[in-house]
Amino acid sequence: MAQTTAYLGLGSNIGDRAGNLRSALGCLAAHMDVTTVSDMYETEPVGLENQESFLNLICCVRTSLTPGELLTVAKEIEVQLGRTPGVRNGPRTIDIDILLYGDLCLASRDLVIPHPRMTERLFVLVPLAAIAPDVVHPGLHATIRRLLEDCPDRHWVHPTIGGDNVSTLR
Ligand code: PH2
Ligand code: MG
Ligand code: MG
Repeated sequence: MAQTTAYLGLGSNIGDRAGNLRSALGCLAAHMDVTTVSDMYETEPVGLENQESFLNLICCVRTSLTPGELLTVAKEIEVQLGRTPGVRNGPRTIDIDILLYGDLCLASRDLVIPHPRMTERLFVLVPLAAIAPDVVHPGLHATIRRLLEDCPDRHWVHPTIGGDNVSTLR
């Protein structure tokens, strides 16, 4: 069956954040081929300030799921790992967002691809540029490397080692 390369953004800022990200990757791998996983990055919360910092990563997958099916799988894994409904941009055990799905541009009621805020967020562009700098955003016709260079976001994003912040090890 035809497969599509997609990029997913994962984030967690409740509980065992690195464990939550690893569990989510394991769950995703039961449904699709997870081909590349970025490092984890400790990141400043965007959109709602008074909450714990996040761990974020990006993974590249090969999938025969449709975008709608991929969204359903992502939402099921979020619930399975203990995510409960909360405020917009607020704390979450695990968040799995579809960033890119091949060259597809799609805007339906419950799913917009490419992710409409990915170009404004260093916590997405830094790990994405680390694994896919030459991938082209199908709506903007710009590489991820270029989108990162042009990104005005100034929230901090720090690489980590095994889920521990590098700066806390120094
Ligand atoms: N996700 C959000 C809102 N703000 N901030 C960081 N640093 N990382 C996230 O994953 C994140 C966020 C909405 O999904
Ligand atoms: Mg999100
Ligand atoms: Mg989400």
